[in-house]
Amino acid sequence: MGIIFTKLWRLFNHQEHKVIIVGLDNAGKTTILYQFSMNEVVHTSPTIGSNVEEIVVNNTHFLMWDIGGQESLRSSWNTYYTNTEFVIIVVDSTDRERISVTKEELYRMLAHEDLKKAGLLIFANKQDVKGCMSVAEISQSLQLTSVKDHQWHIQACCALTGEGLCQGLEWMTSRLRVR
Ligand SMILES: Nc1nc2c(ncn2[C@@H]2O[C@H](COP(=O)(O)OP(=O)(O)O)[C@@H](O)[C@H]2O)c(=O)[nH]1
Ligand SMILES: [Mg+2]
Repeated sequence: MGIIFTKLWRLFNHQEHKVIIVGLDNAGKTTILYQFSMNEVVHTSPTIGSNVEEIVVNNTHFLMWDIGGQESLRSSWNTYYTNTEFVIIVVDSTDRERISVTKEELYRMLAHEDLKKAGLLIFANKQDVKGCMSVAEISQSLQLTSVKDHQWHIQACCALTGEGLCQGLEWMTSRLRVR
């Protein structure tokens, strides 16, 4: 009862912020979510449906939805959009072949009515792999400078070690403060 009350209280006071984690399959979404929630590497299997975790950063509560990224599941991403304050897009920095697919999905999302006010955090993941795309390369491939109607930030990271993940979360909390 106490827990339910606390949850409702936060929801009504807008103290809980909805975040969705999207990106192609194998990008590292589930690894990132579990790094956030328990700071340990888990062995993931492809996500069917979704995982959800509550993450607390400096007293700010984020309800994070990790949504499966296989092609067959992407058409259902929009069912998660309502009330979303932040979209985290995870990019596999080693996957040059599919960066154009990520770009298509990105612009499809940004055009969606329910995400008009959502902030956009891009994680350039797997930076530990030699020869991977840099943040600059990914920004250019995704043409991020043309995104004018959403707040966005791109962050290099390695989900396996957790490097860069905190900086991404800090950007999100900093956006909440300026609102
Ligand atoms: N080298 C490396 N591998 C990673 C990194 N993040 C995730 N992986 C691996 O990439 C694979 C897919 O990760 P997963 O989180 O299941 O991707 P999802 O399909 O987006 O949820 C797994 O084998 C992970 O261990 C990273 O930063 N570096
Ligand atoms: Mg997954």
